[in-house]
Amino acid sequence: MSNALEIPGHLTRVPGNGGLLKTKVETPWSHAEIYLHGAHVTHFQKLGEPPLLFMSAASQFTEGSPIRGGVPIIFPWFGPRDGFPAHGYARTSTWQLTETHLLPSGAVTLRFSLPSTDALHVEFLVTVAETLHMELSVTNHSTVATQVETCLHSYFQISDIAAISITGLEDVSFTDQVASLTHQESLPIHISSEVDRVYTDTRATVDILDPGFKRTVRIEKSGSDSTIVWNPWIEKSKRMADFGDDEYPHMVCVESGNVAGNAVTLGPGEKAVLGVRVSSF
Ligand code: TA6
Repeated sequence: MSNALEIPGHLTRVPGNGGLLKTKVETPWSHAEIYLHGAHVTHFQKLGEPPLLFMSAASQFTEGSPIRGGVPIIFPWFGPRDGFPAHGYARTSTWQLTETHLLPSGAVTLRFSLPSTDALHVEFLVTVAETLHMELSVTNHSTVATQVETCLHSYFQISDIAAISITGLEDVSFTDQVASLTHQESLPIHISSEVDRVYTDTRATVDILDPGFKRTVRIEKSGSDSTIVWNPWIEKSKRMADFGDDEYPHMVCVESGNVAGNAVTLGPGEKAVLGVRVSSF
């Protein structure tokens, strides 16, 4: 096993599920796991707390298939696309770990690069500390403008879907993907059925208030104009082979990106950076 880039006592590289190579990170505040497959953050947990990220017990860990949970990287398109994998190819590609650092603060940084066959250079920078900070950067090295969608499709572990509320998106217009209508609400989100909402033109910080775990999970973002909130509920859960029928009460996705009307146009040489910071208190 390659021990290049390892940091004794802080960062090790080991075979993970399905034999896929993963990086285990330990800091004074937290621990995390990231796979080369999709540069996928599959675990982030602060000492003394339940995990912050949800991971399905039924998830696949196989080449070519997305991991169900953690933080899938969605690029260069969001959602279905005829003849192509839903949510693009970044999350099912094998990325390269190019840099690791132990900062004086005790935080650990990891930089991943997406091997690309085109003029778009994609990197993913993860900083593990008391918070989890992720930055997805896309640089256009071609001579023509191009448009991409980006999203960090974060799955959060919660005590019970009936107990939580989600704030920060009040009065923001959203497309309801379930009911196929555009709407907005002035109250915090409470979930009691399938929810699949694409909020546009919002840079708001979102909080998941979880009285069952006695914590608030805060999702701050930069370089992102879209937020998606998703819970599959009962029937969709049953249709997903890589998701347990009884898992929907313990997860909610709050995804930060630039999708649909917020897609990013990159001129020649231009770079876009999508940043997300996950914290809890
Ligand atoms: O979370 C938004 C969404 O587009 C939902 O519609 C649902 O399909 C989810 O992504 C998961 O997509 P996946 O391709 O990972 O099954």
